[in-house]
Amino acid sequence: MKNFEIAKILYHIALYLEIEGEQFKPRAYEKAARSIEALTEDVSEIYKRGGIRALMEIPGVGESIATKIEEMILTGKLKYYEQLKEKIPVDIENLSAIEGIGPKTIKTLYQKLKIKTVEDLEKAAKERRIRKLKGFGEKSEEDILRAIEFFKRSKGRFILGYVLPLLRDIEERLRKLPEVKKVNIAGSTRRMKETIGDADFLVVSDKPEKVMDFFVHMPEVSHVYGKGSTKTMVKLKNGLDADVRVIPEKSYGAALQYFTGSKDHNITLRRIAIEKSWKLSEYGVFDKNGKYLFGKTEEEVYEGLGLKWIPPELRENTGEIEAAMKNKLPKLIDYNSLKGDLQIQTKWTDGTNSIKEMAEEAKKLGLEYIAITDHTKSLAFTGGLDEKKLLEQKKEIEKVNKELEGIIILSGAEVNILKDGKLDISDKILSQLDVVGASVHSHFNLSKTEQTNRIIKAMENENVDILFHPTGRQLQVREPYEVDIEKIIQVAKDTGTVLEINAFPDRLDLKDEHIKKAVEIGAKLIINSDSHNKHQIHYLEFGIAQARRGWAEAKDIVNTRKLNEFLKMLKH
Ligand code: DGT
Ligand code: CA
Ligand code: CA
Ligand code: ZN
Repeated sequence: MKNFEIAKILYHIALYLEIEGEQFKPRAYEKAARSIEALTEDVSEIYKRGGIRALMEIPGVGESIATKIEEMILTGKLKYYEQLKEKIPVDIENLSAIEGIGPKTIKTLYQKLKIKTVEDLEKAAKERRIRKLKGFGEKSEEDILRAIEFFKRSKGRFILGYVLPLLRDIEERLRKLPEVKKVNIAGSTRRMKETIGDADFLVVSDKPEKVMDFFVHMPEVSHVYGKGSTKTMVKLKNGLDADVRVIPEKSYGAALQYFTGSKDHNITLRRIAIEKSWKLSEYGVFDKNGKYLFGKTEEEVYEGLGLKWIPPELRENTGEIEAAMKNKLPKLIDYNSLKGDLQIQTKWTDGTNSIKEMAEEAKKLGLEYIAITDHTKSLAFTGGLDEKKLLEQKKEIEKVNKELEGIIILSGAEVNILKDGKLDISDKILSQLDVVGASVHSHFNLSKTEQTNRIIKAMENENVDILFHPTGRQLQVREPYEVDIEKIIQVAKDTGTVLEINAFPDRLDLKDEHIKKAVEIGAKLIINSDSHNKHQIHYLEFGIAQARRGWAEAKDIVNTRKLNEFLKMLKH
């Protein structure tokens, strides 16, 4: 079993246990699932290496969960899970993905109305049967129908950060085949889009049959749509479609360019070829007599057309082609160029690892500093810290700093912005912390003006250094709250508040166009992982990708700087 399959079952168990009214167990399963999802090593490999003991080193995995993982690895199934499913036989995954439908509601809907699926739910809402339940009304039905619409729109796409490890694994296995000369993932994956519709592999090989045979027999394939000598299409067990194309070597650059897209980018590029009386296709660039000119590498294609090579993250036809013509492309922030991670949660609240464990892992990944930013008291369900606890934690951080070398831990907090824009921690305490991030975790439904003013008020607080996840969106979970983001970006610039690019795969908040706006007006940006366990720190990569898609350079991102320089860029 693959990591995503194991993680999925643990998530489902958490939901079932919550339905049953369990207090702490659901969080335990969820934490274990989150760790496993973030692992870059296969759980089955970990098990092979060190058995149950090794499994228990995964953050959040204790003996009971480790035993269950063992059963899944050895038998491909889990009895405990099968039993839970029998008791409440509903499509828990999709139902719980509908915003506003929690485990309690799922139970009520099943028991009172026999609702098992999203289709059942939609039908019941349309037939006005839900309003008859206690605690529900006409408005709940409207909300449910709206949430179902959002669900349907995002369904069928996959969050890049959660599927990329699997795709890279497949890429590596293809690369190891003796018959394969070159391999690349193209499409939206190469452009590092937030979500992808399907995965597109490109290969150069003299023995396409061998490559295709290998591809359709990979253990993650659940269905083969079609197998040919140049193109094969399959469905993977996680539901994602993947295709592989075998390309002649002399066309590889042109094919890579074509299948990387985006479609709009390609259309503009093709127009440029036509202006030169040439033809651009996935086979190469041809003159008006159909004679092949070039196409072996992507650089050849772009340069042959009179452009600088364009990084895939920019290929959305939003001005990159004009910029490449004038040699005015941004010098994008490099991957691996961050020196700090300034949003990290620990065991002190809803994180799974200790301060020390997070710091050690950050050091391993090459970071020079981190800030511990646990939640604060008004976010009660996370066990948010109050003033006293924050000061205690600051002492603990000082202690750990003395024990560790090669990494500096800053004290901080993720303070809650209250409904009126005030914070839930006093300024007296905040001024004693090294870094303060503020964020919205409640009252998502305020009017645009109220929401905007509330956030502006928080940004005007001289102790607030960073605005965390500025629009509150969660991919495939909820839309951003109504907020005048342009105004927020301007106020960030005016007040010197840094705007976060939250790297967590389902947040990626700010999004690309807003990053571009911030870069244009010179508002400061920061990329943070929002880690809740040590295996999530590498999610920073997706924040960097997001920054690149927003045309950001290293100078625009404050945590590309060394600690001293970084601290000087903060407000307080
Ligand atoms: P996705 O899969 O929805 O996340 O997005 P992409 O960009 O991976 O799109 P996909 O898989 O349909 O096709 C891969 C690339 O192939 C796409 O980015 C550009 C190119 N392509 C596909 N269809 C067309 C087309 O009709 N015209 C042009 N110019 N390019 C196309
Ligand atoms: Ca694709
Ligand atoms: Ca495709
Ligand atoms: Zn938060």
